[in-house]
Amino acid sequence: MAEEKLLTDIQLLLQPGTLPQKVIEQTQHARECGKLLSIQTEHEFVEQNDVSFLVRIVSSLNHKDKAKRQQEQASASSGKEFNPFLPYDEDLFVANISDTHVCLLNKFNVVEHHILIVTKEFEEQDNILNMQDFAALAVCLAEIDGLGFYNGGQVAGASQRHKHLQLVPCLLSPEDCQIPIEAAFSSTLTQPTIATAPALPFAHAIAPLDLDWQKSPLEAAAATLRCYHALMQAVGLQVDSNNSSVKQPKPYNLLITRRWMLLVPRSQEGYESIQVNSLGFAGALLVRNPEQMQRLKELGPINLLRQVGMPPQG
Ligand code: B4P
Repeated sequence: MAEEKLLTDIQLLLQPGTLPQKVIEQTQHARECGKLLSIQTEHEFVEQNDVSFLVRIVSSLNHKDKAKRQQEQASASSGKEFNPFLPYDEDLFVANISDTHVCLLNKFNVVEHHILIVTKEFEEQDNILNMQDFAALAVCLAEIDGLGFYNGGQVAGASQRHKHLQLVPCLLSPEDCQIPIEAAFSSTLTQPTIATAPALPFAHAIAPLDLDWQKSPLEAAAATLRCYHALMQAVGLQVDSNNSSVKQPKPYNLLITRRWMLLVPRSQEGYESIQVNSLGFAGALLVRNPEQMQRLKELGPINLLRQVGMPPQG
């Protein structure tokens, strides 16, 4: 059984206050050398239960589809599964965050400055999160206000097996950093307890966070790890908090901002061909074509989330 690394053993390597500029500079570099293959989208808002979902529709996924085909060919000829994070592309490298995690640019970003927080050594994406993961995430959230998230397993939207958390600075525009789903539970955030929101008809648990991220990312890491275990327990996903290498009991999405954490267990990857990852549960969906957009409007975004989530507890 792997021992949970003590907080004091974690070595943070990022010089505080430098991450935003590094992300901007590396984005420019990666774009200039053709390594950043951003996906172009248009968007609309679709409302249900007083949540205004930002729905992006892909204008072209060509780069990603082409890259995926190349990866499949490379895997077939080498007989080894392609791992984009080991080794990672140096042109997408942003910073060493800690002794265990690096920050990379998302090669196929939709949202500008979307970063990945990736383990240096291979670890499975469906292992539970540990102190080192939360320490790296806390360092990044202290530097960049936004939404951190984790697609816990393939059913929860993960397409890569190598463990990676993600962070998007804003879901809408830099002028408006509201996370759409927050409208469904903002009133619960005034209470220091785990809550559920009646407007969200699927199993979930929400906890407010009141932490000094900049002053002590490591304390924030310890508090968010505790909160993660409490939320897992609240939705019936019991994990052994002393064993950092255990598999997660079930797929789930984890969303974390400086002010709250939301955990949602998953039943399926998508519904009627519309795929959902953690960003969907933030109230930001991605559809691939006008037919999916039309179907989403008929169905209602919350009903889509209900289909890919689990029935509410109790
Ligand atoms: P995963 O956890 O495995 O899966 P994901 O975020 O759902 O993205 P996926 O890869 O399944 O792409 P999808 O078609 O759904 O994350 C892996 C991450 O690694 C992704 O961000 C991926 O782009 C990135 N990656 C893959 N190869 C890489 C490489 N060689 N170097 C660096 N990074 C690499 O979605 C396509 C894109 O849209 C993704 O960027 C995704 O993040 C984004 N997206 C999906 N839903 C969105 C939404 N609702 N709003 C905004 N963006 C969205």
